[in-house]
Amino acid sequence: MNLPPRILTIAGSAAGGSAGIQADLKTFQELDAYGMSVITAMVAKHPVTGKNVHLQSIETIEAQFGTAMTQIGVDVIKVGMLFSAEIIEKVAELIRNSMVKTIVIDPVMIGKFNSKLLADDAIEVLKEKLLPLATIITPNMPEATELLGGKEIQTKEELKQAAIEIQKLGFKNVLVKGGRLTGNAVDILYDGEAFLTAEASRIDTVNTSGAGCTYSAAIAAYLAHGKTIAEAVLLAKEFVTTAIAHGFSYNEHVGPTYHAALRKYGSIQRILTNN
Ligand code: PXL
Repeated sequence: MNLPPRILTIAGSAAGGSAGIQADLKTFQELDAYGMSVITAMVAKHPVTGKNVHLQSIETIEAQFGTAMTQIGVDVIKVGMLFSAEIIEKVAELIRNSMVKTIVIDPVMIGKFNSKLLADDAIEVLKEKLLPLATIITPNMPEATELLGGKEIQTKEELKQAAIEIQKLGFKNVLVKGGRLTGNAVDILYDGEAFLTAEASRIDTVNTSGAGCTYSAAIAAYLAHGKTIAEAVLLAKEFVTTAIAHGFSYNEHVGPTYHAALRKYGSIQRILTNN
């Protein structure tokens, strides 16, 4: 029997099920990868105190990582929300010592409704210690702005420029996601030499919760199946665009994407690219 590739996600648990660990594991399952998890924090808003991020201890994080590594083994690591400088340092150390070569890092900083998913003092550690380990990083526009020390992005040209400048900070492949621009949903991949654009028609919906997590999880899964980085980005764009098109309106504010949509309904649309 052909065993599925093994992916470990190191991220926060999103109690609502749309993002974080939950989105990652659903996506891995859809794409026939064996999913494992290291939960760094629970994201769940307490009704009285309002506390939203409940960190796990360094010991708990190390234990989960060690279990996945020794019990199953890991082909690809995907990293999402880490929150604190201390957790970032530990995760960087664990990855460095692991020998795993394919690392997809979503530099999660700010969630929907501006919920804070990365501490202010953690950005420099993230840039210096963790992101250089990545095969690919996948910042959205606010995250790209943060990585560039506050540089605003308002046009497709500026998005391309941001990809160049972020890549020059010392990262291998940078996918800057232009979901917050108007017009088509355009993302730009840059590896220091060539650009790839991944473009889809905009879908008018509020059901995009966890789309970023789902996109990077799908990239990890396609890489785990042996696709090239460019192929993985285009296939993952198709996966997430289809998941957004079939998202759920459980309430009127914001809903989850539907991770099974591609399998169930087929691709919503062709993804356009410059290649
Ligand atoms: O979508 C960003 C994100 C990532 N990880 C976790 C989250 C969220 C958004 O809420 O909860 C755990």
